[in-house]
Amino acid sequence: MSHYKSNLRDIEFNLFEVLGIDSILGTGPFAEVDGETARAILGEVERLAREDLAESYVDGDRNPPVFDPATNLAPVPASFKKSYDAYMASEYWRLQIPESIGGTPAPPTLNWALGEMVLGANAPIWMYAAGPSFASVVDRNGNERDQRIAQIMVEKNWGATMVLTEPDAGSDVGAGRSKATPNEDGSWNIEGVKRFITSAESDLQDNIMHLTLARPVGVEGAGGPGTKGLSLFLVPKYHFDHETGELTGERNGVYVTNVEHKMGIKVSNTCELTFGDPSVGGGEPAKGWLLGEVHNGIAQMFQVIENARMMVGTKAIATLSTGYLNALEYAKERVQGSDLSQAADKTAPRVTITHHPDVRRSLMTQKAFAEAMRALVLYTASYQDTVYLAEHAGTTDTEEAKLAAAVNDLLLPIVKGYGSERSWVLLGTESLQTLGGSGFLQEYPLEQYVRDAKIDTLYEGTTAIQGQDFFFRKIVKDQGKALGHLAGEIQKFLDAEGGNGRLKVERGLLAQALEDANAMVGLMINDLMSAQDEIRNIYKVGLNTSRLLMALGDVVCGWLLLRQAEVALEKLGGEPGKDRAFYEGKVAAAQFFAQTNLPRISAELAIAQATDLSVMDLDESAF
Ligand code: ST9
Ligand code: FAD
Repeated sequence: MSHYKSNLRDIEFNLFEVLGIDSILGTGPFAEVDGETARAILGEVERLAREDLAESYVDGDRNPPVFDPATNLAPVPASFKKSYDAYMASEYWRLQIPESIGGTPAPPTLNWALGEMVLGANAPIWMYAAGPSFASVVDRNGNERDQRIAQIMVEKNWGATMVLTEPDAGSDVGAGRSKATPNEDGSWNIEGVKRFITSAESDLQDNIMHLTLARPVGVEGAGGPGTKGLSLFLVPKYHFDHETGELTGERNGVYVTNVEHKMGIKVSNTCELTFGDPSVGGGEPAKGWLLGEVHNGIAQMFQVIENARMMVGTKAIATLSTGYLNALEYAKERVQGSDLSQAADKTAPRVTITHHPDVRRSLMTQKAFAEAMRALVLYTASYQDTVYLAEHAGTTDTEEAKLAAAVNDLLLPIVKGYGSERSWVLLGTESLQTLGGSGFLQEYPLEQYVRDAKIDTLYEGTTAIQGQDFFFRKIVKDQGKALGHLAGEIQKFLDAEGGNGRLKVERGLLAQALEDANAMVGLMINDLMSAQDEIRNIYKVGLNTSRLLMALGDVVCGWLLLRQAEVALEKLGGEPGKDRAFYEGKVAAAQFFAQTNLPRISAELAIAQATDLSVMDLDESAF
C-alpha cells in the first residue's frame, strides 16, 4: 500500500474553484493545455505519484546510496531508479520548460500542483529530475552557445546541480573562495571545494551539469568581494561536443569526493564536490564556461534559488498533507478509551480516537495548516502565472506585471520559511503524535516524514535567512509596495460581506490580526530608522525578523482559508451533492484556524514591542 496520500480534491478546488485558472488554460501560451487536459494530467500524476513514485520511498531511505571513494561514484538503489525512470518517461517535466528547449508551456499554478504530488510521494525524484528546469535558466541567461547547451541538456535528460555552498560559506555565500581562471580558448579553470551539493552524483544520467559559483581571478571588472564578485560557470561532469551534445569520452576534473550521511532524504545524494584538484580522479583541470559570458553570477543563480525555495516550501507542505491524511486514517480505526462524556462509566464502550476532543483538535490543526499552506503555494503560483503571461506577451514593464513579480517575491520566504517551519513542527507534534507509540515505528511513514521534512527549514536559506530576506529585501527595499498590495487584498475581503454572515466572527479575528501584523512591521521600521542614530537598534530588528515572518504567514494563511470558506459556503447554498462534506470541512478549517491561531498574533506583537537589547548585552559566557 502506498505511503502517499494525496488530496487531489483540494488541489482542484484551489485551481479551478478559487483561483479560476480555467480562464488562462487553452489559450495564448497555454493553448495545448486546456481545462480538460489539465484535469487529466492532474489525475494521471496523482496516480503516478501514489503508485510508481511512492513505491521506492521507503527503500531509498533504508538502502541509501553508498559512496565509493575509489571510483567517486554513488549509485542509487534500483528501486529508486525505477521510480525516477517512470517519472521521466511520463514526460510531465516538460510542462515546466520553454518550447525552445523542448517544453510544453503550462501555467506555474498547474506545475506546482503537480509538484506537490511528486514531492509528497518521493521528493528526491523531483530534484534529480530538475536538469531540464536548470536548462531553462541556462537558456534564459545564455548566449547562443549556452542556448544550444540548454537544448542538449533537455534532449539528453542530463542532471544538473546548483553549486554555491563551501565549508566556510553557507548562509554567507559571498564568503566563497572557489576561484576561476580564464583560459585562452574561452573556457575557465575552476578550483575549490564545494560542500553539500544535491544530486552531484548518481547513475541516473549520462552527464551532470554543475551550475557553479566561483570568483574570477585576474579579470578586470569581475571577481570582487562578496556575492557580487561571483560568476556562474557551466561545469559538466563529462566533456561533450557543444554542438552535437555527444560525449567526447574525456572526464572533466570535477569529482564527488564524499557523500554525506544524513538524518533524512537519504536517497538524495548530498555531495562534497572537488574542482581541479590534481590529486583527485585523473587530476584533470575542472573546466567551466561562463554563463552568457557575463559576470552576473549571483543574480543568475537567484533565478534557480527562487524556484528551489518554492520547491522546498511545497515539499514541506506536501509532506504535512500526506502526514495528516495518514494520521487521519489511523485515527479513524484506532480504538482506545471511552468517550470523555462517559469517562466515569468504566463499562462504557471503547471508541475510535477520533471521538476524543484532543485528537479532534490535533486533526483539525493538521487539516487547517495543510490546506492553508497548499492555498499559500497555489496563490503564490498564481502571481507567477501573471509574470509568465507578461513575459510571453512582452509586457513585463507594465505596472501589473511588476507588481505580480514583487508579490511573488514577497510570498516566497513565507512559502519556504513559514511553510517549512510549520510543516516540520506539526508533522512531529501532531501527525506522528496521533499514532501514539506506533508513530515512532518504521512500520508507518510518519517517522520518515519527520526526518525528511527537517531539511526544509535548513537548505535554500535557513529560516533566519528567510526572515531577513522577507523584512529587509521584500518589505523595506521594496518600500512596502508588495506588502501594501497584499494587505489591500486582505482589507477588501474584510470589507466585503460574503459568507452569509457566517464568517463574521472570523472576519473580526482576521481584522485584528492584520492590524497587529501591520503594527509589528511599523515597529520594526521604526527600530530600523532609529538605528541610523543608534546602530545597536538594528539588533532589535534582527530579534524580530523570524517572528514577523511567522506572524504574517499566519495572517495570509488565515485569510486564504476564509476566502476558500466563502467559496465553499456559496457551493453549500446550491446543490453540493457528494461534495457536501468537503465544503463543510473547508468552512470548519477556516473557522478553526482563525479562532485558534490568529489571536496569537496579538501576543507576538506584545513580545515584539517589549524587545530590548538584554540578549545582545549578555556576555557569551552567561549563555
Ligand atoms: C541549496 C539546495 O540549499 C537545496 C536543494 C537543491 C535541490 C535542487 C533541485 C531542485 C531545484 C530546481 C531549480 C531549477 C531552476 C528552475 C528555474 C526556472 C526559471 N531574490 O542582499 P544581498 C541577489 S542551494 C533574488 O546584498 P549578500 C541579488 O542579485 C544553497 N535575488 O546579499 C542581490 O543583488 P541586488 C542555497 C536575491 O549579503 C545579490 O543577491 N543557499 C535575493 O551579498 C546580493 O544581495 C542559500 O540560499 C532574493 N531574495 O548575501 C544561501 N537575495 O540587491 C542563503 C539576494 O543588487 N543565504 N539576491 O539585487 C542568503 O540568501 C543570503 O541572504 C545572501 C546574502 C547569500 C543572499
Ligand atoms: P550556517 O550558515 O553556518 O548557519 C548556522 C546557523 O546560524 C543557522 O541556524 C543559521 O540560520 C544561522 N545564521 C547564519 N548566518 C546568520 C545571519 N547572518 N543571521 C542570522 N542567523 C544566521 N548548497 C548548495 O550550494 N547546493 C546544494 O545543492 C545544497 N544542497 C544541500 C542539501 C543538504 C541535505 C544540506 C544539509 C545542505 C545543502 N546545501 C546546498 C547547503 C545549504 O544551503 C546550507 O546548509 C544552508 O544554506 C545553511 O548554511 P550552513 O549549513 O553553512 O549553516
